Amino acid sequence: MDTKVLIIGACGQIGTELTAKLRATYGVENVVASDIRKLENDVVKNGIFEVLNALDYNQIEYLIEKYEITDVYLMAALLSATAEKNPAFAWDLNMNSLFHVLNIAKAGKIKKIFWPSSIAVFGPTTPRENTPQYTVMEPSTVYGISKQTGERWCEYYFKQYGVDVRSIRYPGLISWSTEPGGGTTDYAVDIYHKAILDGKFTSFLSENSALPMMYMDDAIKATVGIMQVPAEQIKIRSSYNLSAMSFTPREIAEEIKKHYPDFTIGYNPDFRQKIADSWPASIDDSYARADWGWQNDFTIENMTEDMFTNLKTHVYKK
Ligand code: VAH
Repeated sequence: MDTKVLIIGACGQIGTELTAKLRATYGVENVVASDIRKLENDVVKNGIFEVLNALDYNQIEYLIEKYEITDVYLMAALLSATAEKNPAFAWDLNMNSLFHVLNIAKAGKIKKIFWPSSIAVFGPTTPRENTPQYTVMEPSTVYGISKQTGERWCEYYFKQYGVDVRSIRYPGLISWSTEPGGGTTDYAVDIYHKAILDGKFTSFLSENSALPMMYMDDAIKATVGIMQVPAEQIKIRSSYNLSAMSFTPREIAEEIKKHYPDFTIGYNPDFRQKIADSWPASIDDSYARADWGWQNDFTIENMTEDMFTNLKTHVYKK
């Protein structure tokens, strides 16, 4: 049976680039992008698009039957900083959207699910350096609690009902094609825009706040990759640690200065500092590399080059 994909939350930071990659991989006619509202962007213009509320079970089921969907990528969620401002809705959206898709799969109506977790599942009692796949996990954010709970349910639905759900604990993700979306790591996206626009940036995290990070191209490669390997290679059904690099606001500023020598950075930590302090500084992703061949292509150097090339070409047309 041909792979037919439904992406829920296709207009988000990951969804936008994931949709383009899935259309290129499986054919535009085999990919249905969906989001809560119809925006004027490439996701809507370049293929099949449906307005879909991730909390509407009947609507999800209807689209799956209408397009004979085999694989669902559930990307809709409230991220860490936004979730702290609206805990009840964050829990509702992050959890019930997952239950809807898991239950549709349990009913045999789809073959595979991708569901994103995050390094936010780790908390202040987790070893911060080279955080292992299996360790203490006491998340202290609404977002992290929802992701840890979601991981438990993914593993339960696999073990109890054979649902083929696959998951990755994304680090902070950096991309040029979408505006930052309420994440604690999003300073690392905004800094590139400000380097071009203003030549200076004020970080809402302190200069030595090291966090695990990844370029979006690598995140998309991992997302499509984990869904393409045979099921028997997926030995972890909660979620896989994934990593590419780790850096501090000061270190990314130093890298930017190689391109903009006069660039300056200031530090004004806000409520997001407490969130960042509860997360790992770096991640051990050896299980993903061993089980399904993960390896990153981007480091802070070539990511920074690629960010400026794309921002100047496609966004600021400089
Ligand atoms: C956030 N970008 O900051 C997300 C991510 C590890 C962080 O999950 O909330």
